[in-house]
Amino acid sequence: MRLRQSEWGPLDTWAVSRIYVGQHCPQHCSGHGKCEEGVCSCDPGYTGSICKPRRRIDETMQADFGIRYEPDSDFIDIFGGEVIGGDKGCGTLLSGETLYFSDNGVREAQTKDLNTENEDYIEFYLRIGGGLPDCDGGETPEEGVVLQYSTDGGTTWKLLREMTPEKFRKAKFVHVVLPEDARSPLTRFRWWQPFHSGGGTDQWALDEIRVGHYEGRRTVEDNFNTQLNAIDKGVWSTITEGILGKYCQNRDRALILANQENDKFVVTKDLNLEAGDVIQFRINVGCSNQFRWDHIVMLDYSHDGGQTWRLLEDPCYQENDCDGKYTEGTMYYSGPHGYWQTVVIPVTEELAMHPVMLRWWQQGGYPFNFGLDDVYVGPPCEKNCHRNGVCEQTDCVCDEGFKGEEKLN
Ligand SMILES: [Ca+2]
Ligand SMILES: [Ca+2]
Ligand SMILES: [Ca+2]
Repeated sequence: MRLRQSEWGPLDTWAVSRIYVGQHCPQHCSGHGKCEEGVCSCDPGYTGSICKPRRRIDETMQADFGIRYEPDSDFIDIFGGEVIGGDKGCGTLLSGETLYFSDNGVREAQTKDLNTENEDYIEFYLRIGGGLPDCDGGETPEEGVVLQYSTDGGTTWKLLREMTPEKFRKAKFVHVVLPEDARSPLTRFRWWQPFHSGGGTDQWALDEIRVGHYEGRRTVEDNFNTQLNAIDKGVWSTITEGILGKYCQNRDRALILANQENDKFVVTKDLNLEAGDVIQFRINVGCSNQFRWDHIVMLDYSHDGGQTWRLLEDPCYQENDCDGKYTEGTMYYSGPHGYWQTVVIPVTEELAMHPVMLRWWQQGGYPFNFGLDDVYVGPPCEKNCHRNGVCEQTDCVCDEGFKGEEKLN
């Protein structure tokens, strides 16, 4: 047996520990024990024939790297990277803090073991390089990032996704459905850059990492009145730095997206809708009666877990072209939507055919802002509350001056 490094530089060092040659142990003792003549001798905290952890292990993870987030809770190792604010490194990736890699040497982030037996996907945002002058590296495919998984405590790794630099110059969302083999009682993931040209070059950054399962929700409902962290409610998949408060004389608190350099997103989790359901919400773009074509909020949908998005309803201005159904589509401008308005959109058969995610989107920049309130997606209220109220748990909550008659039951 020989261990050999074929190319080396004066700064290279390496070491080998815990070499074992002999009868192999089941699942390599999950990487948490020593193999002695085919039998695992487990590390402290691990037990059984394959060294399972004694404590209960998490099934999902969600890492936004924000100020309340502790990397230790999800990662066992982060090499060559650190959590930084959006204004540092190579700029904001999605919103707020990111996990940013730029050091010399190994660059890798490795999660704890997760019980992924009932989980469906891993997803995250990644950028390699970026737009800034010092952030244009990643010249070759090898300077990309690979996502791998291990079901034996990091002894062997299998490829889940290879991400080459030229496709990730701008932050991109990656959604990977876990193969059967990756759904195990002890699965860990790592992002790893095989090659780079040294410290401060070929940088990359990660954000909004999530391991989870499809929920197939039938309804989404949020009036944004109480909970401060909207994401904790489990309704939303992503909200970029939204805050709850009064916006433009709203009657109570709303979700406000303002003062963000980055694009603003409000994204639902995956939904299993039925034709005839409704998508209903109240929106106010810019709190201004002045029409501004560039102050626009679009409502999009995705049928592929958030990888690609399309406008929920395309605009149609020529009556003959759209069966007489003149529509502005799901695009909301300041001016016509610069005061609070209720929008009700029926769910079409085409939309309900696959699990769907919805997102409200507005470009970044400080002049742009909008408010969202009383989101309800689900079975319709009777006569859609005659548009004089909002649906809550399939009951109408009427606008002032319309009390009573439209209420169900
Ligand atoms: Ca973040
Ligand atoms: Ca390079
Ligand atoms: Ca509200």
